[in-house]
Amino acid sequence: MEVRNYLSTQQAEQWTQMVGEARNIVVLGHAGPDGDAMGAILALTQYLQAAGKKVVPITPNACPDFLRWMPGIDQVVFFRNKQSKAKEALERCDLVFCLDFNSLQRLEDLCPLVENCSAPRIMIDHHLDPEPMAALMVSDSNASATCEILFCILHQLGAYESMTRSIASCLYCGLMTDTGAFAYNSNRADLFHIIAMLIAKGIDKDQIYRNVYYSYTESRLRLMGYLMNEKMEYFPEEHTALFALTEKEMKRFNYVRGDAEGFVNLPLQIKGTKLSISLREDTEKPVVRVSLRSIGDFPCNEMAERFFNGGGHFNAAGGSLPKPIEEAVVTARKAIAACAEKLK
Ligand SMILES: [Mn+2]
Repeated sequence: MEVRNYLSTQQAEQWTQMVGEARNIVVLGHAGPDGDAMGAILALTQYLQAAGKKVVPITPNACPDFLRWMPGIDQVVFFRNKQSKAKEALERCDLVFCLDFNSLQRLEDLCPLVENCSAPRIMIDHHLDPEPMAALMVSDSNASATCEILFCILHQLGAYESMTRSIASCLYCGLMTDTGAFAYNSNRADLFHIIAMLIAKGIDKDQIYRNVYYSYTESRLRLMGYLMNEKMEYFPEEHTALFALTEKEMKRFNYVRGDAEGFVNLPLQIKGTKLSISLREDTEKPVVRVSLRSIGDFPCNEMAERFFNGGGHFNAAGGSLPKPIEEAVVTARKAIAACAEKLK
């Protein structure tokens, strides 16, 4: 089985030239960085550093605690905590990588700084409908993760032989987390060929699984139980679940960033469920964060665009509502009613 060549001959030349000429490189991921964004950022950072580049990896805000084990994580500049450091790096850099996002808006507070940065950009991503935001764009919405595309690019550039265990671990983490530990969006033999090649680099996939998924605090598990038992509304006709998490409840359960990660998937375990919607008060801004997950033929991205100022993938999307959470719940109920035909 062959590893796919993502870059055309012309793109490969463009990559070589752009990276070759660059000395100071910024590597960016989206706000609320997940395992795939962090995996891609850290893998590419280490690859470029080994090639002698000065690299500053930046994300708009911090990653969840369950990703803190990732090799190289201490180098990442979280813009919200270290604004001047991020600003400085963007002013000095001569190349910017945009990883795992399809629009500069996904950088949130960091967006204006990046828009004003004159350095050329290279984008690698797997979200639908990418904006034309980079001189070189490698976008494939059929890929399971940005880390998959990045693996193929590094392989194409001849960097597999010398790939370190640490880079392989970062890439594996991205593949694992973006597919729910290979539970969805991962039914392809070539993906498992890549996984085999990563395991051949000496990664400990079982340890990576435990690092990410067996890392709950007691409070997080109790919050999960509370949400499912006391907060979840279930609409049997529409095969849909909805729950909302308030800041007050987060305080009660000693919430730390990332604690609600993945909760939206839980109701999908109810037999026959087609859609799950989670609402969560943002702890930093006066908005409600919306996550949508579906199984089968319900388009989450369409619902996110139409009702929640967002977008995303077919079976996984998100958005936000600038209103109190009680009103956001009303909006979500309306969205469910409006899509009732498709959900029945
Ligand atoms: Mn991703």
